[in-house]
Amino acid sequence: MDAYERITRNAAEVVTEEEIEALADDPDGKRAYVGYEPSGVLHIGHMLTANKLIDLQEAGFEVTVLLADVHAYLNDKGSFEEIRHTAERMRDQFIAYGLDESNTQFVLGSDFQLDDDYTLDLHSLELETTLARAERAMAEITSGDSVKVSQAVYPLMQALDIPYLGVDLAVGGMEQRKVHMLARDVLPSIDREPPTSLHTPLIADLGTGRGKMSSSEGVTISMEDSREDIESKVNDAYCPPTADPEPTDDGEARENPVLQVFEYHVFPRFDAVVVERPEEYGGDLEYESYDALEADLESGELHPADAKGALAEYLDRLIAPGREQLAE
Ligand code: IYR
Repeated sequence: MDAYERITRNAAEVVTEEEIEALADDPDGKRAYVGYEPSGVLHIGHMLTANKLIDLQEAGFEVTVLLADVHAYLNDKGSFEEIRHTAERMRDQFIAYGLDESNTQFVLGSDFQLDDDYTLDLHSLELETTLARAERAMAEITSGDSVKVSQAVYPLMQALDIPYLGVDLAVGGMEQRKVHMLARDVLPSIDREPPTSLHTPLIADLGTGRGKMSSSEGVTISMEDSREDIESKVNDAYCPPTADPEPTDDGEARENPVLQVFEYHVFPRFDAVVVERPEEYGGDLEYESYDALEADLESGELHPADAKGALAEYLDRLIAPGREQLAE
């Protein structure tokens, strides 16, 4: 796999392809980052962007993980003290998950976002941006009905993080895309380059295949889960024998979250996936690519129950190091 392929595999969107191609031509010493509101324990949403960071490290990039304590505070996630404490626990979780410690830089937002220069640049961006635009950028990041001033400041700070961290590539889930588009539009007003970004897909809720999997609602997988927890969540997951399930009766789109987790979490981290089956049901199956597994699920060669058994096994392997780290 060449650098461009590794950088862009499983991405839902890159902005722009030409800019990513230029980075892929000479990735050494280039820096990519993801920012996370500290939550202490990694869950499957963090793991998806972390997989991309691991791809980028393998392609030669250096990586910054921003533990966005000030952002979490602005997004009403608790007292500043609590958030700071939680941020410390997250660092070790990322390393346990598989980020390369020797080339991952962890930065707290509050290490630079309270400096005079940053604050003045932030005020310049505030002058450039309408409230309506800031609100739109936040639509998929915040919940809650009434928009606070803090939530209008939030995306402008996220935009400003990019030049202040000196990164070449901003990575995030698709829910971050409008913030990155805002950043492309406003950063030139303070003589900064429009940033290049890469967005990972959103995975549907494991239980229903609807909407997106989130830590606040529905079923999610986290580093706190025991093997039994994982088995029972995966066992109850929505898994029709197709990658394109019919929409619900009320017209809502559905995905197959079991296949999505195989595609975005398991295959990127393992060379092959073995589905164990008793001899009388045809014996073990081995897949070297996601597409082969999907094809067998669709043809009926692979039963959803066997796919789920394998998914629980591989998810457990991904989570075990983080779970052990939490127990320390
Ligand atoms: N908005 C992110 C957190 C975040 C991301 C980046 I990239 C920043 O520079 C700052 C904050 C979230 O929703 O978790």
